[in-house]
Amino acid sequence: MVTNLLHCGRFQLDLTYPRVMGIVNVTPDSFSDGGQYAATDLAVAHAQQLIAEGADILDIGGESTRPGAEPVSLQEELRRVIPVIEALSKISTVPLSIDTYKPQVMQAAIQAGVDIVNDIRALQEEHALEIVANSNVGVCLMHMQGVPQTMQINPTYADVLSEVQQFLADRAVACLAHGINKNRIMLDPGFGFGKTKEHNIALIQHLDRLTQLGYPLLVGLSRKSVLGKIAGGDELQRLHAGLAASVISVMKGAKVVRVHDVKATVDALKVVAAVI
Ligand code: 7PM
Repeated sequence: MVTNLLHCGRFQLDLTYPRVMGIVNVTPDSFSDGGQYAATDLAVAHAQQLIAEGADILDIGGESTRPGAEPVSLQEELRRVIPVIEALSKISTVPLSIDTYKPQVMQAAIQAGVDIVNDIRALQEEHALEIVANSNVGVCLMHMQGVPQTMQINPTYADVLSEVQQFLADRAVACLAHGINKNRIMLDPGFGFGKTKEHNIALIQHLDRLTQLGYPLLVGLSRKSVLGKIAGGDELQRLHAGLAASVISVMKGAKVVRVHDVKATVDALKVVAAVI
């Protein structure tokens, strides 16, 4: 039966209305020498603030997925994110998501109480499918061309929409074949991940086509460089462009938007939900 419920860990998320996923980055504190405890406390406090602002999901990341960034080691990623998940799983009123492509991080995060695996590599790493299948967490499968270190050098597609659609359809089938129920899966075109400005714009324009795959769509455009290329401004000056992108995405069928600026996005999407 087709419903609007996403089954994810301890939660069943109603996707009748658009939902806001708030981004919680866990990064080492470079300003003080507070070490891991300070970084954990900062991330937990930020997460609580995002819940107060109306976040429906919290996406916790140790920054291993940043385009162009140097990879973070497994040990370092675990050290950053697991204490935050352990702390939040005791107090969070909303589902927790882990932003990782590393199967060992997925496994530890599931044990620590996470509800969703958000994977920019769409569970293509060895054992990732099995780990998710052997749990009850939800999963977000994202499209990426290439690898984060080099993907923005010369992204090339014959037909970006068809290629993204085919990839996501194939990854959803791989999940189903491993016993991951349909109602646990979300799909994401992966804005900025091996895509030029024109590719990103084509994907927003035709996002409604991706909804035809029959899975809820998650969109992440918050503060991304395509917004700067369209409207100008550096990362922290892209709020208004990002709100426009979230509104357009939801109008074209997205069910979840992944954003840094939760309060502003919640307000904007209330207006959309009132008329949708
Ligand atoms: C620099 C550029 C730093 C971009 C970080 C990023 C997505 C994601 C990320 C997305 C899903 C960011 C990105 N983007 N997961 N993780 N979808 N599902 O904005 O678009 O945080 S990293």
